[in-house]
Amino acid sequence: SSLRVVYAFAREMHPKTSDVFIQYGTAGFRTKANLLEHVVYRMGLLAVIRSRVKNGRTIGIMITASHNLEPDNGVKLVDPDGEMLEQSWEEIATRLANVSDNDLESTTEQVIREVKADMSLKASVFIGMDTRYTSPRLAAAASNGVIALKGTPKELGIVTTPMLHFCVRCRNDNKYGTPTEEGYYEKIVGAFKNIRQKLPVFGEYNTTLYVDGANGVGGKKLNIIRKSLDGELDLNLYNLGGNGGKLNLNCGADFVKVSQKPPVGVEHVPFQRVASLDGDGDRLIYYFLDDKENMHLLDGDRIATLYASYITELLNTCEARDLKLGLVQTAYANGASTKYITEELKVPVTCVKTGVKHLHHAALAYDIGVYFEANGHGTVLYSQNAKNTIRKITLEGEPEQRKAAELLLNIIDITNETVGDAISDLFLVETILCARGENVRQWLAAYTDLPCRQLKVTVQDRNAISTTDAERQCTAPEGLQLKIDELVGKYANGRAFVRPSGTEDIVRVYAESDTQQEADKLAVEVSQAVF
Ligand code: NG1
Ligand code: ZN
Repeated sequence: SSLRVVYAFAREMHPKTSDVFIQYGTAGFRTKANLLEHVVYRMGLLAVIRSRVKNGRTIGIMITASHNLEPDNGVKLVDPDGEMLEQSWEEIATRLANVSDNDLESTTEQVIREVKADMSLKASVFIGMDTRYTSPRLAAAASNGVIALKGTPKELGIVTTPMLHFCVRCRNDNKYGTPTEEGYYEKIVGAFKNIRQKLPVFGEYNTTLYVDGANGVGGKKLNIIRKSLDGELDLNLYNLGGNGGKLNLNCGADFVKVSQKPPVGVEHVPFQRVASLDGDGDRLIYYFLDDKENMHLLDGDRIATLYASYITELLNTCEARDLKLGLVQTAYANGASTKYITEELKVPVTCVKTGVKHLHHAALAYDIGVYFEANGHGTVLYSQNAKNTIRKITLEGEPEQRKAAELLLNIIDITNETVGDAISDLFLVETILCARGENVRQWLAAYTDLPCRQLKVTVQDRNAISTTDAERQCTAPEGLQLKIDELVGKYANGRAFVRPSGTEDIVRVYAESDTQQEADKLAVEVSQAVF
């Protein structure tokens, strides 16, 4: 049959060259780029099957390893509404990625039967990639996989991960926007420009923003956007990939957050607001240096609280008080942020397991759900009920209420609801700071972070550690939690937890305490208990 020819083709063009088991984790498959070609080809096959199960709706494939260094790469699938691949399919993806070339044919056919895909339907797959030099070859392998099962691939070229999610969503729901890079700019940047006309610059806010592009795709896209901003925001862009700058190396959101150091390649100007993106443009962190060169970090928790407080303010002004707003965090959220949100903002908080899909899911339980990982990945989800209510107020409300509701509509349009998006988040943060006339010090003053430390520990088998209670407690190995409790008990405002990473072969340790020294010490002690 013609499928036979397809599988023979696969064996020759994209053969499986490694026997290392690979797993679809929290961010899809991620490993050394040279181990991925057959995996990506097979994800092309799977995307076609998925599209057919979804009645021919478009599925996305993103080639990226986010904040990892250049030699790595990765692949993940995006579902029709722009969300992460349904969890039950992760096992199928893992199975397909690991079978031998000889068994590929029978396994694919087994999968087709299992998920009851109607292979006579059309299938459509959007493929995006980041700036890694290994990405074009992998994107081509994905395309070949799609073509092999008679689907239609469309390569979007180099785009941020959130742009791919956005385009997939728009392709399946044309009310959300136009499924192209231009359509993305039109909606998100358009809404930002729109709102800026309603919110003149005042107070301590300053339109100059420095950006660390992590030498990745996000900075490049901001460089395109920059030219269309008519003074609403003056972007000074650094780490755009030129001058030998290496992707994510000593720069980017993950480096800044974890090392608590400023990135290389960015000019130091005291009290200048700097936004740091990660390599594929789905994470955002802010920081500034003071006049003593001390760094102050404004992380995902900080962005989440900024959003939650401003949106609450607007909801109060337009008297849409029955819309329930909530915030979703993980165990990595700074304890001070959680305290501030619940006690001062009086906003309910849900804590979930690490991984965007868990946060996204929990955020859907609110009319307006703000979710953020401390590392700067997050967004806001608005229910249809919230959108309808707000739209109604713009038509029927009192003048003040209408004004607030119109701002909210613009804010919804700036938001990429499909996934955390550094560019969209940057424009939202800038909107709120501008609306409040605040500088970066005033933003920081909302609450004081507890000093914290994150460490990586290499162990024999990271899966020997099991956790419960949104990863805040260990259930295995026996005795470890008792030991952690004992260590934490010695510290003022101490908190610590450990969990196996879903993206690296390590165990992560997190600790918080009253001083940086104590947090560091607690993290080391807990690491020793794990080892
Ligand atoms: P792991 O390696 O499972 O900790 C990391 C991040 C997640 C998420 C994923 C996907 C931390 C502590 N963990 O997961 O939040 O972003 O990568 O990229 O930041
Ligand atoms: Zn990323």
